[in-house]
Amino acid sequence: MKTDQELAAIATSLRRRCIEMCRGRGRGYAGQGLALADIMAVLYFDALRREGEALSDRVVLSTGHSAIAVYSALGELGVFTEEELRTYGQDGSRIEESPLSGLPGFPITGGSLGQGLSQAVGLALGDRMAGRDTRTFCIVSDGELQEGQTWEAAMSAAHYRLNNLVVLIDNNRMQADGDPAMVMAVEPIDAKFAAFGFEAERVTANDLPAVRAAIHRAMQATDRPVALVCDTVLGFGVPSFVSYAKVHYMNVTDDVWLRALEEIG
Ligand SMILES: Cc1ncc(C[n+]2csc(CCOP(=O)(O)OP(=O)(O)O)c2C)c(N)n1
Ligand SMILES: [Mg+2]
Repeated sequence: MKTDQELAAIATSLRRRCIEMCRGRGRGYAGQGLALADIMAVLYFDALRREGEALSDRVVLSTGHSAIAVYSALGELGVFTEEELRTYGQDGSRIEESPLSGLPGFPITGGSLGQGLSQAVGLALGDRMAGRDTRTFCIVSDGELQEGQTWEAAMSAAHYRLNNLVVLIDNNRMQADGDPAMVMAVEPIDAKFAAFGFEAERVTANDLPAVRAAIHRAMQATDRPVALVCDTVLGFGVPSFVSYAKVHYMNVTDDVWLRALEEIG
């Protein structure tokens, strides 16, 4: 088992990979990759169980445009080479900004937001019916909570008491151009999921030991699904990105990416 320090070192490596991926084409969803790096380090290098080389638990990424976070973790695991990761978002690359199902590590196609939790519920229900001991971790964004389908999925997950499902809400308080609080308020997210029948908890999600503890508590659920409201900071780890207004999608010159690598250290 890895120490918190070892996992934090992996999170730093994932952040560097996100920047290197964006450098290829000069643009990409770096802010989301940086924000999710601590969660990815805990999921892929601590929480997900494996059978030999293959993972026996799955990650369902509903927020397709945040695929960069998953690519960085799969790169660290050796599923994608560094060379291939550098083709992120480029014509002809498998590593698209929003992923297609069938790509290693991606059970669903992402990009059209608001649909992934339904698919995660179906997969988790299927696992139970087939007697498979598989856990599903589904990542959804705060913006996706404005879509009705997300709540239909939450209702069914609670109805079926899917204790093999953990929903991680990337609560970065951003939906492309602004704060959901100003566009269409989604809070209080934990209370809403609890009212639907989830065990719900709020987590400071760029605090790696806190994320690790919360995910391990979630894995102990016995009679209901778990929602972890992950309060993330877009661009975390690169201070100049955190304060950058257009951090939702970054299209900047190479010197800015190089400075980001310096800031990560
Ligand atoms: C159904 C759907 N509507 C609109 C979009 C366009 N879109 C892409 S990213 C994004 C931002 C949504 O906010 P959130 O999912 O919280 O992403 P964040 O800005 O936090 O990365 C939008 C609206 C989309 N991909 N899918
Ligand atoms: Mg958001």
